[in-house]
Amino acid sequence: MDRTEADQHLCITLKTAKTILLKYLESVTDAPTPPTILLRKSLHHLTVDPPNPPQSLAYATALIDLATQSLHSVPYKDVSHELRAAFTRASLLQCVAILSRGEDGFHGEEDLRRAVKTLDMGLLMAGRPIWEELVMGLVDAITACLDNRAPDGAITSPTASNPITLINPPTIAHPVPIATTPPPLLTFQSRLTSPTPTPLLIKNALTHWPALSTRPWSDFTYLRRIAGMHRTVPVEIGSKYTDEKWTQKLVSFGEFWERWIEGGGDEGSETPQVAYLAQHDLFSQIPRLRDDICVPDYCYLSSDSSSSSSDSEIKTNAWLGPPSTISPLHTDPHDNLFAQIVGYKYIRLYSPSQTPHLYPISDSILGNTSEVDVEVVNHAKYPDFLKAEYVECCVGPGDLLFIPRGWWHYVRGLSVSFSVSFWF
Ligand SMILES: O=C(O)CCC(=O)C(=O)O
Repeated sequence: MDRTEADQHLCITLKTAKTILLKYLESVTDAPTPPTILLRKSLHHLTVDPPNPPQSLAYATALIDLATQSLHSVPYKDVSHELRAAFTRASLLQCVAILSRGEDGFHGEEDLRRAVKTLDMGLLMAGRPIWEELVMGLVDAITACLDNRAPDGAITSPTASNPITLINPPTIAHPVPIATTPPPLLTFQSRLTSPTPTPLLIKNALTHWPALSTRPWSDFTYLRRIAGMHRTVPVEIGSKYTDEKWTQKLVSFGEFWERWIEGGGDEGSETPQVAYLAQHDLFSQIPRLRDDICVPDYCYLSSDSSSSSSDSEIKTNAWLGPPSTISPLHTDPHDNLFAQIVGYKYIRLYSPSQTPHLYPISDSILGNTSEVDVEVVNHAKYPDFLKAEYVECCVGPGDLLFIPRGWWHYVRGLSVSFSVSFWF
């Protein structure tokens, strides 16, 4: 799409967004509330003759602030559908207001970046949105304009030659049992329903996924294009979440890629950093990535043989990082099918029966995490840790590792790596 075509397409999409917001307002028959008053005022300033985009943006920003306050006033798991929907409407409105400042349908690069960030904040705060098609259509339309302003989506570094270099792969002394081909569903069901389910490394389980065949994510040029360099993503900074200096940050996917995946986290500096796009539902935010993966059939089985998991109960998370990311030894309350798409990771697993030797942190928030640094154990401080029995493996492209719920797991990146976990 050339520049004019991209801008024209964006103008049409913005018009559709305005119409949908207006229709929504018409459908509201309840007594006016602060959010609907702000929405009405913001839209009014966009639709009067002459329009007043700065005033519209001021009301839209006030609406975002209000929606943010409401979202933060309850624990995330208790946020209602209506509150999420209100946040999506607010971010959509803010995006429309930002882009209404463009003259003659031409949008400045700064405004385009701000607008896509606004939509991403909506997606990050509210999750999979109402009006998904419209929101994603708008993201695509803005991204197309940005790509036209800065050819190749602002990719400034040379095309990656897929540096899948293994860093310090450990020797495997206690291997996880391996299935060289995916077991039949019934066989897997027996493992799941056993009183003491055990891990299984399934080789060649993902070869049919587009991400490993027709649209390989190991082709970083493709991955960067599909993910979109201008998208905002949450990353963890610091070698592991138990470190004091560990923090979280929102950055553009482009910055994450260039600085931490390709750039080695400011390698030249005195304190090179590790950044990890970890445990993030990237697939709700960027559905085009979801089209390249498949939910493993095993996820629809359940450890309770009389029921099965539905799509909404399966939580999909992306884990994308440079070599040396570390997820400290911890447990999760879900069964997990851990799919390795790009690169390699070392994974160590301890059964729940080993908990007495694992020194869980005595803190209600991190109580599912061990105090012990698995590969550099302070034996004087944690003498019992040596007694704990474990299994271990290195996962590589196409591997699917079953981690039963409650099993402790420690994960270290051995190269640039992209994994997807399915909690079910
Ligand atoms: O890949 C990682 O770093 C951690 C994965 C993990 O903890 C999980 O899938 O539950």
